[in-house]
Amino acid sequence: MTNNWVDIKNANVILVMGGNPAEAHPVGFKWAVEAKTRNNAYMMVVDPRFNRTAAVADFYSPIRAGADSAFLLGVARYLLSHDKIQHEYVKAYTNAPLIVREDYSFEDGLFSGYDADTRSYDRSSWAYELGADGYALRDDSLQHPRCVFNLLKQHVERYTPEMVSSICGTPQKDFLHVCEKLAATCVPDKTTTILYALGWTQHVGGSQMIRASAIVQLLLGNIGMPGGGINALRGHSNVQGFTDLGVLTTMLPGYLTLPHENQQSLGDYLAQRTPKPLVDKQVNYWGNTPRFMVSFLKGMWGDKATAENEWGYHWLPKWDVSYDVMAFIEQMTQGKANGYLVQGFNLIAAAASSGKVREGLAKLKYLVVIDPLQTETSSFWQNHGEFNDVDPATIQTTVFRLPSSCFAEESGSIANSARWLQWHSAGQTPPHEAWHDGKILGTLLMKLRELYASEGGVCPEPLMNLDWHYHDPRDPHPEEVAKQLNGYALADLVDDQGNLIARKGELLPSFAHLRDDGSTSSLCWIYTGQWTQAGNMMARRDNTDTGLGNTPGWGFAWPANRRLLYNRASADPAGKPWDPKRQFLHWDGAKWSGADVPDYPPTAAPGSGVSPFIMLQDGVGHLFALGALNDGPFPEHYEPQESPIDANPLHSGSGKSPVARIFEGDKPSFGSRDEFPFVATTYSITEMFRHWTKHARLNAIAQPEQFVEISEKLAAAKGIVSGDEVKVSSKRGFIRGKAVVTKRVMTLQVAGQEVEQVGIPCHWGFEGTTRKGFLANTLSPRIGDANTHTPEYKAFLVNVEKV
Ligand SMILES: Nc1nc2c(c(=O)[nH]1)N[C@H]1C(S)=C(S)[C@@H](COP(=O)(O)OP(=O)(O)OC[C@H]3O[C@@H](n4cnc5c(=O)[nH]c(N)nc54)[C@H](O)[C@@H]3O)O[C@H]1N2
Ligand SMILES: Nc1nc2c(c(=O)[nH]1)N[C@H]1C(S)=C(S)[C@@H](COP(=O)(O)OP(=O)(O)OC[C@H]3O[C@@H](n4cnc5c(=O)[nH]c(N)nc54)[C@H](O)[C@@H]3O)O[C@H]1N2
Ligand SMILES: [Mo]
Repeated sequence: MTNNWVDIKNANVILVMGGNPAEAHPVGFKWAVEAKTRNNAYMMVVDPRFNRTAAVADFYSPIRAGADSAFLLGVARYLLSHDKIQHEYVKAYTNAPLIVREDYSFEDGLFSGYDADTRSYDRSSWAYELGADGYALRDDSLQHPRCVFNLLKQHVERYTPEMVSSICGTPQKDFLHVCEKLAATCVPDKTTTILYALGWTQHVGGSQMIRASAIVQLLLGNIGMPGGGINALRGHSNVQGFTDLGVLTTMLPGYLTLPHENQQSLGDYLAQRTPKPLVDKQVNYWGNTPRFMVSFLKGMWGDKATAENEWGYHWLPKWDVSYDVMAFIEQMTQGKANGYLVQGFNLIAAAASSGKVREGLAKLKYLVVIDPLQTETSSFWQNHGEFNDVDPATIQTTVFRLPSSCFAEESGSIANSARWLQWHSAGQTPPHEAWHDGKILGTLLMKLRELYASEGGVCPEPLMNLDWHYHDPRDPHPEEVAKQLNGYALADLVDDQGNLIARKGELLPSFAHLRDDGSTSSLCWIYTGQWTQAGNMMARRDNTDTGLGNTPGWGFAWPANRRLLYNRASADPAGKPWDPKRQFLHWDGAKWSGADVPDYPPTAAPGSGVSPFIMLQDGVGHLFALGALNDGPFPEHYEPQESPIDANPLHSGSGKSPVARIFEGDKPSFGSRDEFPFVATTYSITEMFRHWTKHARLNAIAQPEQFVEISEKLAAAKGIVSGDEVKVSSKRGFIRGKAVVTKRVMTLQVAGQEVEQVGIPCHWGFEGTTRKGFLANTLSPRIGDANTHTPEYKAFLVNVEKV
């Protein structure tokens, strides 16, 4: 989230698109309801189904699954062509005036730099034209044909209301209604907030859908504003913490990247990873990468990290290709993996194409499952009739089950969608043989060290040199880990004026103190400040409101306890809040002050030329994303791999993403509309949490079995009535479930033809106390977003038949 849950109450318009918070975030959703009831906010839902959020919204509009980029680019076109943008904001706080290189182009669905052999782009032309001083050229009159503003106008020109309606199946009047309501917030004293989740992220073009929403919000001047922003409603309670701590295979904590094999020395890494400002005077905060990285390395290896050994840089793995879940499953099926350790992850139920996952698991030598429950993954080798039709005799994989505790049984912090770290205490001790995850991992590490010590082995340094000075090395406590994440002064630290700011051994209060000379440590720079000499900031529970519902004394928010990112953009270039009712930050003559920690050098005066988007090289919000994403500097609508229409009306070729993540071996598993004519989308329901709560009796009573939602028209055509058993099949396999025939799923008109959508909640399986069922992911295809590698769970083709 750029903003936070409570702040939603400040919005005038709420667009929920690609998320269903009434169902999946029922507690946080109260702030959207609060905006409606207290602020008279107008709530709109754009979703393939009339979902539970739509049921309490002011307006609902249907959309074909996977078509959101077209919709949002159509909104951008509407705003530009009706002059409904916040001009002063756009000029001062976005890259609209900056001039793009001459060799940048876009034609027939392809951006400049495409290489068909590698299915990837050379992104060097997606950049600014630079002057002799190394800074981007600009035209503040916005007349230059290659300034971002004009390129954007040109790019979205094709997304007329007719085109949007044809691609999305959204009636034109619905689309225009959404445009009008959003457009009304282009004034300084009105804001829209956008709430999204998996309905955007789980698509081949998911990252670009979110980019498109960023463009809309920047044009409206809604980023940095209380009641505005783009708000990702995160998944598992701590999935924000998962990304913060860099658990993805090519990441490190604090959004640093794991070194690539081209970065053989720390010098190479820092030279490639430390950005330089592209506009004069900008903060360019990632310019501090050396401080974050060296402090991270000191946190990892402690005294073993020295200037001579590049702070232990060589003990970090260097990646060649990404080992994300899709890629690893591919390696398993090719017999290239020996073992797999899954912790709190029900792989076979959660990953796309369960059949392929099963095949891969069966080729492993060993599988370790760390989980409090018996999961489908831990029993993938058992025969459960047609639900898991395998012959155990043919599977040699050794499965180790290590029972763990669950979150309610341990103390620790959880990072919520709003980036708030909140400490909680254990409510119970783990039952029977279950151990905390930390103890399982700590004990494994100690055992591996013993084996290295007694038997030797390749590459011992990363494990042997880890700074692991916990009270009980086999069982590090969450408090100890939290402090190490925060970081320490490893020597007395003095500031530029010679004042002592931290003594050796003290916990650091702020990442501003991190150094690149080995005198500080921090395992996750954005978490610095969470546990200081003053104590555990995450455990604070002071809910004093400093304005507009802001409560800086409650928990700790990264970065620097800031509750609203880019908050300097809530004031105009002269330092005056855009909206007198939304006084969040202002220039008091000497410094920035107000309700929140300024997202800004506190003494950078208005007029000093420093722009509010401090993490970016140019200091401004990106309408044109430069080379940040792999599939284009602007979003574009591509058809899903499995598309229900003949052709993408926008392009002459396949009309599909030219860079989507596809593995050669998966190509035969993609189906076509002749065989599988209907668009399927999968989702979750309030009564179940993923594949977890089906083990609890009350949840099982509430939702005992798989169901499938279809329209009245499709039901009539297939002779299906509610309660009938139906078979849903894709090129990957089939499932069965009870039909729910409903008006909430509508037949759409897409590109001149009727398109039916099929709703498939995914919560059941062959373990647990619900009725035994199929895994819904049997149906989903293995094709991923070019940036995140997230699979296309939400738009693929199926057939539906009455059993
Ligand atoms: N009760 C409950 N709560 C949960 C979970 C749970 O399992 N149960 N899971 C948690 C997790 S891990 C997550 S990640 C979040 C997920 O939270 P959400 O993303 O809100 O949940 P979903 O149900 O996956 O999908 C949301 C909506 O996206 C719609 N949708 C599908 N395709 C498209 C599309 O192409 N365009 C648009 N505009 N909409 C589309 C679906 O119809 C659905 O209404 O929820 C969390 N909360
Ligand atoms: N078709 C389709 N597939 C999807 C999605 C979709 O919308 N559609 N959504 C995707 C999303 S957003 C997500 S997040 C994934 C979810 O995929 P998973 O994370 O695999 O889903 P869960 O069922 O929540 O499994 C979590 C496991 O963690 C265990 N667990 C709970 N607490 C602890 C603990 O403290 N320690 C350990 N070691 N284990 C614990 C639980 O018992 C459970 O088995 O599924 C993805 N798959
Ligand atoms: Mo999730």
